[in-house]
Amino acid sequence: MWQEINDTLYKKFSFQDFSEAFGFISRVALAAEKMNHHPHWANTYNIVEIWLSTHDAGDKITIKDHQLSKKIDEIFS
Ligand code: H2B
Repeated sequence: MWQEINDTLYKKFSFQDFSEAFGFISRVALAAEKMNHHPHWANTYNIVEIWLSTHDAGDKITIKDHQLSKKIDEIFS
């Protein structure tokens, strides 16, 4: 479930291990580049945390963040 935190869409993803987490990161990176909309994220071993906002809109949540969040959920599922 994405949460609105400090003008970002936030979600924490858990994986079996680092390899699974990094595979996910790689797929999200390719999707983000395709959309020209890039996440702020953090990875520690099997955990990936993602914060989405639109810098060009003054670091606010826009439709682009909602679109990328849906794409990320598809990649995770
Ligand atoms: N990603 C995000 N998250 N927000 C933006 O406003 C944004 C981006 N703008 N990726 C894009 C790139 C823009 O800076 C470039 C120049 O297209």
